[in-house]
Amino acid sequence: MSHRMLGRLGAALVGLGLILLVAGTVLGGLGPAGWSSPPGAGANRGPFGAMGPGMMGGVWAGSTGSAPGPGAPGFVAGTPAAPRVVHVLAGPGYTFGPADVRIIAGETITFEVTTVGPMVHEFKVGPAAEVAADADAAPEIADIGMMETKSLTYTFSGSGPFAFACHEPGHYEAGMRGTITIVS
Ligand SMILES: [Cu+2]
Repeated sequence: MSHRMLGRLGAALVGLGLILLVAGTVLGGLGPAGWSSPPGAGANRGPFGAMGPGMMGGVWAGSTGSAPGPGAPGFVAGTPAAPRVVHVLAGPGYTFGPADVRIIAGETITFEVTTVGPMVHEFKVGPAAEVAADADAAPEIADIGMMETKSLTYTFSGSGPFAFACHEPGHYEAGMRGTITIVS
Protein backbone atom coordinates (compact mmCIF):
# COMPACT_ATOMS: atom_id res chain seq x y z
CA MET A 1 0.00 0.00 0.00
CA SER A 2 1.47 3.32 -1.05
CA HIS A 3 1.71 6.35 1.17
CA ARG A 4 -0.88 8.03 -1.00
CA MET A 5 -3.37 5.24 -0.45
CA LEU A 6 -2.65 5.23 3.27
CA GLY A 7 -3.28 8.95 3.26
CA ARG A 8 -6.64 8.48 1.61
CA LEU A 9 -7.54 5.67 3.98
CA GLY A 10 -6.63 7.86 6.90
CA ALA A 11 -8.75 10.72 5.61
CA ALA A 12 -11.65 8.34 5.05
CA LEU A 13 -11.38 7.00 8.60
CA VAL A 14 -11.28 10.51 10.03
CA GLY A 15 -14.35 11.37 7.98
CA LEU A 16 -16.18 8.28 9.20
CA GLY A 17 -15.25 9.15 12.76
CA LEU A 18 -16.72 12.64 12.37
CA ILE A 19 -19.94 11.21 10.95
CA LEU A 20 -20.25 8.79 13.86
CA LEU A 21 -19.51 11.60 16.30
CA VAL A 22 -22.26 13.77 14.81
CA ALA A 23 -24.67 10.84 14.67
CA GLY A 24 -23.91 10.05 18.29
CA THR A 25 -24.59 13.62 19.34
CA VAL A 26 -27.90 13.71 17.47
CA LEU A 27 -28.99 10.34 18.81
CA GLY A 28 -27.94 11.46 22.27
CA GLY A 29 -30.27 14.42 21.95
CA LEU A 30 -33.21 12.47 20.61
CA GLY A 31 -32.52 9.08 22.12
CA PRO A 32 -34.64 7.00 24.48
CA ALA A 33 -33.14 8.67 27.55
CA GLY A 34 -34.46 11.95 26.20
CA TRP A 35 -38.11 11.09 26.11
CA SER A 36 -38.25 8.86 29.17
CA SER A 37 -36.65 11.48 31.39
CA PRO A 38 -38.63 13.15 34.17
CA PRO A 39 -40.15 16.55 33.35
CA GLY A 40 -37.53 19.16 32.63
CA ALA A 41 -34.62 16.75 32.44
CA GLY A 42 -34.42 16.78 28.66
CA ALA A 43 -34.26 20.53 28.16
CA ASN A 44 -30.49 20.82 27.83
CA ARG A 45 -29.73 17.45 26.31
CA GLY A 46 -27.70 17.92 23.14
CA PRO A 47 -28.33 20.33 20.28
CA PHE A 48 -31.84 18.99 19.69
CA GLY A 49 -32.66 18.40 23.34
CA ALA A 50 -35.13 21.25 23.54
CA MET A 51 -37.33 19.77 20.83
CA GLY A 52 -36.66 16.17 21.81
CA PRO A 53 -39.05 14.57 24.25
CA GLY A 54 -42.21 16.49 23.43
CA MET A 55 -41.87 16.18 19.71
CA MET A 56 -40.81 12.57 19.89
CA GLY A 57 -43.70 11.77 22.18
CA GLY A 58 -46.02 12.95 19.46
CA VAL A 59 -44.21 11.12 16.75
CA TRP A 60 -44.06 7.88 18.68
CA ALA A 61 -47.73 8.11 19.51
CA GLY A 62 -48.36 8.02 15.79
CA SER A 63 -49.04 11.67 15.24
CA THR A 64 -47.24 14.83 14.25
CA GLY A 65 -47.33 18.41 15.26
CA SER A 66 -48.68 17.95 18.77
CA ALA A 67 -47.61 20.42 21.44
CA PRO A 68 -45.92 18.87 24.50
CA GLY A 69 -48.41 17.11 26.78
CA PRO A 70 -48.66 17.15 30.58
CA GLY A 71 -45.37 16.08 32.15
CA ALA A 72 -43.33 16.76 29.01
CA PRO A 73 -40.79 19.59 28.85
CA GLY A 74 -42.34 22.70 27.40
CA PHE A 75 -45.89 21.75 28.36
CA VAL A 76 -48.26 24.72 28.44
CA ALA A 77 -51.87 24.06 29.41
CA GLY A 78 -54.34 24.96 26.68
CA THR A 79 -56.73 27.84 27.29
CA PRO A 80 -59.63 29.20 25.23
CA ALA A 81 -57.36 32.04 24.09
CA ALA A 82 -54.46 29.70 23.33
CA PRO A 83 -55.60 26.10 22.94
CA ARG A 84 -53.05 23.32 23.06
CA VAL A 85 -52.78 21.47 19.74
CA VAL A 86 -53.11 17.71 19.76
CA HIS A 87 -52.72 15.97 16.45
CA VAL A 88 -54.67 12.75 16.04
CA LEU A 89 -54.45 10.27 13.20
CA ALA A 90 -57.71 8.62 12.18
CA GLY A 91 -56.72 5.29 10.74
CA PRO A 92 -55.18 3.28 9.37
CA GLY A 93 -58.11 0.94 9.83
CA TYR A 94 -60.45 1.57 12.72
CA THR A 95 -57.92 3.19 14.97
CA PHE A 96 -57.00 6.54 16.43
CA GLY A 97 -53.41 7.45 17.16
CA PRO A 98 -52.95 8.25 19.92
CA ALA A 99 -55.85 6.30 21.40
CA ASP A 100 -55.45 8.14 24.70
CA VAL A 101 -54.92 11.85 25.10
CA ARG A 102 -53.64 13.17 28.41
CA ILE A 103 -54.86 16.57 29.56
CA ILE A 104 -55.05 18.50 32.77
CA ALA A 105 -58.48 19.41 34.13
CA GLY A 106 -60.17 22.28 32.35
CA GLU A 107 -57.84 22.40 29.37
CA THR A 108 -58.88 23.67 25.97
CA ILE A 109 -57.55 21.46 23.22
CA THR A 110 -57.54 21.95 19.48
CA PHE A 111 -57.69 18.50 17.94
CA GLU A 112 -56.22 18.38 14.46
CA VAL A 113 -57.43 15.15 12.95
CA THR A 114 -55.88 13.66 9.83
CA THR A 115 -57.33 10.63 8.10
CA VAL A 116 -54.81 8.02 7.05
CA GLY A 117 -56.00 5.46 4.52
CA PRO A 118 -58.95 5.36 2.14
CA MET A 119 -61.82 5.38 4.64
CA VAL A 120 -63.73 8.50 5.65
CA HIS A 121 -63.77 9.10 9.40
CA GLU A 122 -65.29 11.47 11.88
CA PHE A 123 -64.11 12.73 15.24
CA LYS A 124 -66.60 13.26 18.06
CA VAL A 125 -65.37 14.38 21.45
CA GLY A 126 -66.93 15.21 24.81
CA PRO A 127 -68.50 13.47 27.81
CA ALA A 128 -67.99 9.73 27.39
CA ALA A 129 -71.69 8.86 27.55
CA GLU A 130 -72.58 11.38 24.84
CA VAL A 131 -69.70 10.23 22.66
CA ALA A 132 -70.71 6.57 23.06
CA ALA A 133 -74.32 7.39 22.19
CA ASP A 134 -73.34 9.58 19.21
CA ALA A 135 -75.39 12.36 20.83
CA ASP A 136 -75.63 15.67 19.03
CA ALA A 137 -74.69 17.44 22.25
CA ALA A 138 -71.08 16.38 21.76
CA PRO A 139 -69.31 18.27 18.97
CA GLU A 140 -67.84 16.42 16.05
CA ILE A 141 -65.85 16.83 12.87
CA ALA A 142 -67.64 14.99 10.08
CA ASP A 143 -66.36 13.50 6.85
CA ILE A 144 -62.60 13.63 7.16
CA GLY A 145 -61.35 12.14 3.89
CA MET A 146 -58.02 10.52 3.12
CA MET A 147 -55.05 12.74 3.98
CA GLU A 148 -57.44 15.51 4.92
CA THR A 149 -56.97 17.39 8.19
CA LYS A 150 -59.81 19.09 10.03
CA SER A 151 -59.79 20.62 13.47
CA LEU A 152 -62.08 21.09 16.43
CA THR A 153 -61.49 22.99 19.64
CA TYR A 154 -63.01 21.72 22.85
CA THR A 155 -62.81 22.76 26.50
CA PHE A 156 -62.91 19.88 28.97
CA SER A 157 -65.00 21.37 31.76
CA GLY A 158 -65.58 19.18 34.80
CA SER A 159 -64.09 15.90 35.90
CA GLY A 160 -65.22 13.69 33.02
CA PRO A 161 -65.01 10.97 31.99
CA PHE A 162 -64.38 12.22 28.46
CA ALA A 163 -63.80 10.28 25.29
CA PHE A 164 -63.62 10.55 21.52
CA ALA A 165 -64.89 8.28 18.79
CA CYS A 166 -65.78 7.79 15.16
CA HIS A 167 -69.37 6.89 14.37
CA GLU A 168 -69.10 6.30 10.67
CA PRO A 169 -71.21 3.15 10.16
CA GLY A 170 -69.58 0.21 11.92
CA HIS A 171 -66.45 2.09 12.96
CA TYR A 172 -67.29 2.56 16.65
CA GLU A 173 -68.30 -1.08 16.89
CA ALA A 174 -64.98 -2.01 15.29
CA GLY A 175 -63.19 -0.20 18.10
CA MET A 176 -62.62 3.24 16.66
CA ARG A 177 -62.65 5.14 19.93
CA GLY A 178 -60.26 6.82 22.31
CA THR A 179 -60.05 8.05 25.86
CA ILE A 180 -59.13 11.30 27.54
CA THR A 181 -57.06 10.89 30.69
CA ILE A 182 -57.08 13.79 33.11
CA VAL A 183 -53.77 14.07 34.96
CA SER A 184 -53.05 16.48 37.76
CU1 LIG B 1 -63.94 5.94 11.38
